[in-house]
Amino acid sequence: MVSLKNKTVFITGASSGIGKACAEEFAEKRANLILCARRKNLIDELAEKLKEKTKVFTIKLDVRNNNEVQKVVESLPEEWKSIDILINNAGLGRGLNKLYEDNVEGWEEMINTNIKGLLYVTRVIVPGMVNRGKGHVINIGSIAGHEAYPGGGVYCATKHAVNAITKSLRMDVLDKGIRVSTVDPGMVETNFSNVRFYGDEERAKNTYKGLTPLTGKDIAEAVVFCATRPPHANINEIIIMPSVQANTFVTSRKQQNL
Ligand code: NDP
Ligand code: 8X3
Repeated sequence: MVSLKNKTVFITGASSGIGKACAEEFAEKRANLILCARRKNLIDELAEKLKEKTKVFTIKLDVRNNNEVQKVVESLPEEWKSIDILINNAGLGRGLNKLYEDNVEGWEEMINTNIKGLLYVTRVIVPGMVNRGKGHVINIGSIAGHEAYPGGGVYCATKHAVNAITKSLRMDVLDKGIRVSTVDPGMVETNFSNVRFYGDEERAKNTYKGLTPLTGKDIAEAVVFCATRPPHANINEIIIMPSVQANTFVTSRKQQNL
């Protein structure tokens, strides 16, 4: 296992769920953290907690805004400029409606965040990795990048796009000392369903009813696994689901003590 001590890790969407759990797991490994999200108060609170373990720098960032992305990355203080690991995690789903009845604003949000935001951040951070001849990009995809389900047309399309971008980028940087991985979860209980259902907490809770979902920590541990392989080994893809989920359709809702 390769040490993460003093490596610089840039995490998007670190204010909640999987991104927050990644911050916590990488802090345990003494990596230095750049945490980004729109809700700066939440990442500042997290930073306060993690500062006992490691150095943390927080940035208010909306990944949908390319100018903002460029500005914040280019104006990083000198000691934070050499990013070793980029975790492209910021993302969301909106609704589960039939495509022909769905609202276009939700599509724009998903496409602008999950695809364009990931691209903007990648475009501005990877050149530094190329110049230094080392780096690791770890994308948070989804099983929705491998399957499609009713009412998920646009969300699934964005995660299929992440899958394609991951594969293509891996080829683009193959001779540059840079690794590219994707961690693709099934059901993880985070704020994701709350956001997807526009704050309908009952509906969000029902998503996980009768089963034990994954936690943000489960995903963060998989991300750390990718990041700690020796330099000659790359984890291309990890697909991880609750033990009672077979795919986006088939789950066993009988509670089990696993
Ligand atoms: P959460 O809602 O808990 O977290 C989403 C994070 O993304 C928040 O920190 C949020 O921060 C950030 N974010 C959203 N939009 C933007 C934006 N425009 N700019 C910057 N940050 C943004 O959900 P999860 O932790 O579950 O989601 C994280 C990733 O995991 C997403 O890409 C999601 O698609 C993926 N995923 C989730 C699964 C699940 O079942 N939960 C399964 C498979 C994949 P803020 O609002 O403060 O900006
Ligand atoms: C989130 C998991 O199955 O709702 O990416 O698409 S799913």
